[in-house]
Amino acid sequence: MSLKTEFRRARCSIAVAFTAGALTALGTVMVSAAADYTISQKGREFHPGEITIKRGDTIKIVNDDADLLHHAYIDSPTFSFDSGDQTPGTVTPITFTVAGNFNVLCAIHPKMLLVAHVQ
Ligand SMILES: [Cu+2]
Repeated sequence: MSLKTEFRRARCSIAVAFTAGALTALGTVMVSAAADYTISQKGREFHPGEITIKRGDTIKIVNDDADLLHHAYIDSPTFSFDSGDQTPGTVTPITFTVAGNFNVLCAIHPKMLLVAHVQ
């Protein structure tokens, strides 16, 4: 085998390796795309009251009560959030940028609790 053939083969394997790497990276991006979840506030409760999501995902909290004001907040050392007043019909998105277990509470109704497990 000539040196020239050997060189061509080496170049070819580098190209194959690069393509495989690019496809793997593309696959990872597609699999890890952030998702949206909807949580309802109704009858002074979060529905569901517990959810497991991945870091980067967004929870959209919908005030489905016809005549109640809500106010979602999270107060933890690693992640804080405060929606302000949530009037009936409004949608409040929370994007969880860190992993952990978080209690989403309502400043108006102390018994309202949503536990978010962020992986
Ligand atoms: Cu409330």
